[in-house]
Amino acid sequence: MTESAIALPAEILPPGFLWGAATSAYQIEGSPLADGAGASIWHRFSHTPGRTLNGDTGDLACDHYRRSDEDVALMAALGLGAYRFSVAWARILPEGTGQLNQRGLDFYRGLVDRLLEQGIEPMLTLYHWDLPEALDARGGWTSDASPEWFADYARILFRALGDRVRFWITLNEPWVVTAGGYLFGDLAPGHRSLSEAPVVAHNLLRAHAAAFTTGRAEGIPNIGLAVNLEPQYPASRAPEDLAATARRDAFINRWFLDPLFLGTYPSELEGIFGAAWPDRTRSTLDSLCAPPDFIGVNYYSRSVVQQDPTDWPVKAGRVHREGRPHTAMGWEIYPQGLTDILVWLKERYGNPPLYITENGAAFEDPPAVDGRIHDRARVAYLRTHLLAAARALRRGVDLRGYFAWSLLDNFEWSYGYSKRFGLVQVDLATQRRLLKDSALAYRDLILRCRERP
Ligand code: IFM
Repeated sequence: MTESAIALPAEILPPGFLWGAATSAYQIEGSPLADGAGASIWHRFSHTPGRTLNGDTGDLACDHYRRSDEDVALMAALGLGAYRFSVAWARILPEGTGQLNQRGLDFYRGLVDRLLEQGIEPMLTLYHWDLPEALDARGGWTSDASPEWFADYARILFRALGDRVRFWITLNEPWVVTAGGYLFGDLAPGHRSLSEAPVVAHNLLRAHAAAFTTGRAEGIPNIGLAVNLEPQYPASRAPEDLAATARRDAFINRWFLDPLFLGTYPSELEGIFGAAWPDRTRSTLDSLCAPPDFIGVNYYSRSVVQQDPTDWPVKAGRVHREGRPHTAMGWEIYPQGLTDILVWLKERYGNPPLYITENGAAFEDPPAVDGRIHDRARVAYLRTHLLAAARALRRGVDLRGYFAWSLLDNFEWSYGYSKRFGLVQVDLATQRRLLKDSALAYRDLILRCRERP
């Protein structure tokens, strides 16, 4: 066992539990326009001055597009049982619809084949934020036609890879797509619009539903949705704080799940968006109501909420608790929140199958000493969050796997390369990969779990 092991008894997680790591296309691949690919909104956004820290782009990123064999070998060395990655839509369909780009498809076919050769289960995300630029020009996710575009794209991948990929995710974090891309404007395509956000959210739900139905028609059994969840705790028992907490919970946690599981939007959203909140008929909502086969939970932190009438648009403030540990993103480290949100999912939505599809932390890693990076903070983060996951399992949550975010240090969107989430360090100048202690510790834990009787 390594010096800073994730000292967990292997028995706390059940046999058959899926151990993985996650990435996304634009964050790691590089070569965004290679082999006939079209540009994505992230290509344009990152090339727009002032949009990303230091003007960083995904032009090279981790050069994974050209080094995927090396990276799969790295995953095998880590003993990963599964790998979650996303497909860049514009590599498959450069214009977003219409003409297929075979070379783009071949890249992912090759990746899936390499993974399977190594006994690594692929978990494929269809959309992790990189909408084809050509579709943005047609209105992007504000367009009524966007669900159909997405379902047509999904069908191509279901047909091409459905015999080999057992785990599919339609959308990654539709809340972030909506809020970051169309409400706050810090992510591509960079809009700030109170009226666009509810339209986009609705179209994303329709897109998920359309891809889900298409997948079923193609005989795909296991189609999930990955959501970012952040439990909300009131800063006090004052009625204003409790009300603000409920609003923020509706906004972040329930906006996309209530329609799928309960067939309604949370009532608080109308109060948040006011006149910008569109009326939806019962039958429109009924058409969305179909629980996915599993929910992917992306968990990083919690919020402690205090009423703040000046805050826009959710009229709720996040309290930064002095003295509590934070990651380099400024996110409080709060493992108990993972247990709480998993139990909440079980209780509110009838115990759906769950995978933790992202969990991890950015830290200022210490420099390498004798070829080792002692990222103790990340090892501790993993350990405490896995213990939190195990507590949820003991409370009857149907949790089936864990994917560390992220396999590699990569492009953290508008933060560029300044935030490092990887288990594996990537030297941006040389592209050399170096396993951090967290990677070694994760490997040891996976091996111990595999070896137990
Ligand atoms: O890097 C992102 C990822 O793309 C989506 N979930 C959160 C991660 C960390 O910010």
